[in-house]
Amino acid sequence: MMLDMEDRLDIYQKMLQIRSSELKMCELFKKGEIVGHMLPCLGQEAIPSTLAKVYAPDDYLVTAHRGGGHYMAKGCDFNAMWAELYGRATGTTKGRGGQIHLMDMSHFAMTGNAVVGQHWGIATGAGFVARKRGKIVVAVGGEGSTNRGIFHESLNMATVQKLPILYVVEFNNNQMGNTCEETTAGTRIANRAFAYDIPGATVDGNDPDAIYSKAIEYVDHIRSGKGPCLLECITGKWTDSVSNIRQLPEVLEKIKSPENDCIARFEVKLRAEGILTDALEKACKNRAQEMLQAALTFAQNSPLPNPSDGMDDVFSQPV
Ligand SMILES: Cc1ncc(C[n+]2csc(CCOP(=O)(O)OP(=O)(O)O)c2C)c(N)n1
Ligand SMILES: [Mg+2]
Repeated sequence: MMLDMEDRLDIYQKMLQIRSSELKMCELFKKGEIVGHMLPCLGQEAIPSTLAKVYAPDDYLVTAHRGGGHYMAKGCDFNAMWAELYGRATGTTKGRGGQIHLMDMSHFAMTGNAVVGQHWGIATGAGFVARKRGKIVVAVGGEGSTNRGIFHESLNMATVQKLPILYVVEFNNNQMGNTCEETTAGTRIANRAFAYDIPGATVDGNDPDAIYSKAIEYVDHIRSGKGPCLLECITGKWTDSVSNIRQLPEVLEKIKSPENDCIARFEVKLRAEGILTDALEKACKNRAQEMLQAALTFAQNSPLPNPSDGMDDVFSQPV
């Protein structure tokens, strides 16, 4: 199956939304206007934007710590995301979790987790609920997290139980400063699928067409009750976290080299297909900026949390 013109433009628009938002997050952190730990997905925008075309709005989406792009791509509340970055009471976790804990249960999105690897287990648990309710789970994490035991336990259990889960690995060959040569056995993460006799494949994670064609094939397999699949998407992250603000100028340099940039690559493709024109590109970029501006205004005008509410939502029975 192929992406049609409307889908391609939706993916493009989402990539622009994520790119502009993540760049603004870096810029505002550098200025000291927002604080906390933030993990941008700059350079990896094709993966969240394309996966949004293979799951349904009420399917579960579970990610690791680099989940901001997935939160946005699923159509979760963008204003609430920005309010969270500003630590405001209107934030998606009321200003308590910050960027690393973005989630929106009204959109079935558990798109934050600070404990590397743990989300694979949460996704597998969600798989039992999804199976009961006729939905699927899309679980996304970095290649480093696949070295945790819970990744293997999850694949084993999901396979035995035929859980409806698409496991997606964002392979950026970096785990907080290490490379796979230092940390990871085997040549490809997708090969780990063969240990469980489930389908596994590696695709170009900076190409929406490559991601989509394999992901949709796997989602058909999963929806037909045959159990999980493992999709490895090769990409590159431009910066590990906003904490290293010195990286920002280098990050911006990457945008200037189209071979590193999934958005520039997609623009070339869309132009060759006659889908993208100068006017349309401008309109899409303006739309992304307008959305961002509206979210910033909402966040900046939102109240800070009230310290007396600090114990709310901590225990199921209020104390
Ligand atoms: C259990 C645990 N160990 C270590 C860390 C510190 N840590 C945060 S991100 C990270 C690397 C993760 O690499 P990968 O899974 O490839 O994801 P990426 O950051 O590249 O998206 C590590 C080791 C952590 N948060 N949790
Ligand atoms: Mg990584």
